[in-house]
Amino acid sequence: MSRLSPDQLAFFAREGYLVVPDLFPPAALEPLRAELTALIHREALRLRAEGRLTRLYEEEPFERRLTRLHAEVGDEILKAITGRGGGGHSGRALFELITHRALLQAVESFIGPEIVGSSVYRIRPKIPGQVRGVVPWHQDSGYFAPHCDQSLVLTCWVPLVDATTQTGCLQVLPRTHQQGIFRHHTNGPGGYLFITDGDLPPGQWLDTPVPAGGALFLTNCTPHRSLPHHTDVVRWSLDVRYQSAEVPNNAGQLPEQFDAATPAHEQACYPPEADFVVQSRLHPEKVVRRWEDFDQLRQRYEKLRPPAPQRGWVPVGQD
Ligand SMILES: O=C(O)CCC(=O)C(=O)O
Repeated sequence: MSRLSPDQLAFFAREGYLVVPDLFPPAALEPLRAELTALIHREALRLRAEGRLTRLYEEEPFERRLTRLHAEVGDEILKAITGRGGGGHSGRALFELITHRALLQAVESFIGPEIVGSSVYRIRPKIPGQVRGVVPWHQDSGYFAPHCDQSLVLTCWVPLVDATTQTGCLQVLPRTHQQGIFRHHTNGPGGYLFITDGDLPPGQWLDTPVPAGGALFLTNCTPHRSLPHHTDVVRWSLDVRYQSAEVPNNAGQLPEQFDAATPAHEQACYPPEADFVVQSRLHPEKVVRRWEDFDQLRQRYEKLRPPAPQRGWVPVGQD
């Protein structure tokens, strides 16, 4: 598959989401699955050497091994993947998937050919019973700076295993993405921002199952959430975001160069992490082509994070 069809784009514009079940060629996810397997194995070896884990669970498949490990050692097994804010891992296979031709061709259909990889991307191994695996209703713009509310920061949600209703696919609230940013509160379940039921616009939410190899596209203003799941499958997914190079970003800037005195509308939509150019016909010299450069940049921001945007959200009952 190359570009998306006019019908798909019209659906996205109207509904605020789009499921594309066959975005990637079948082998495209394998390198990242293998990279994550190796990372988990390394962490399991470390924890066993420290006497905190009885077994490595090597016989378990990608879909289940982390469930077993997590049952013994909890979130400790996830640290190498999630880092401090969610962007701890910046491996080669991750970079190759973020810059995969099939994905960028689809992204270009939404935002044009000058593409910046937005700093906010996450690998989410959603484990049954894991507190942070449950993400309450929010719009991604609830986290971003307000001057980006009118711009499209496209979320591409890419499951690494089949994501079904039973294994905790996302739920979306269609046709509500053109009503601005709803009030969010802090201290939601799992520590996330959230929109209370009373602040949600009327509408009928729906499940968005996506098979491995497919993707779910969302706008930054589409309310969505992720419910608990009770199977023993780890619903591995990657959510990665892209924006047009015209939308404010920090591509080419190091975290030490962040200047709080820069007018707000010139700052990146999400300054704590690194934006980077992934495709450009106007400035091909700016494209980050080597995984090593991506990795270095990512890790630099992981150590020194500029401050997150403040939108004035407060806990329930304090406004
Ligand atoms: O993957 C999930 O369970 C939640 C993802 C999400 O809320 C997001 O990408 O904004």
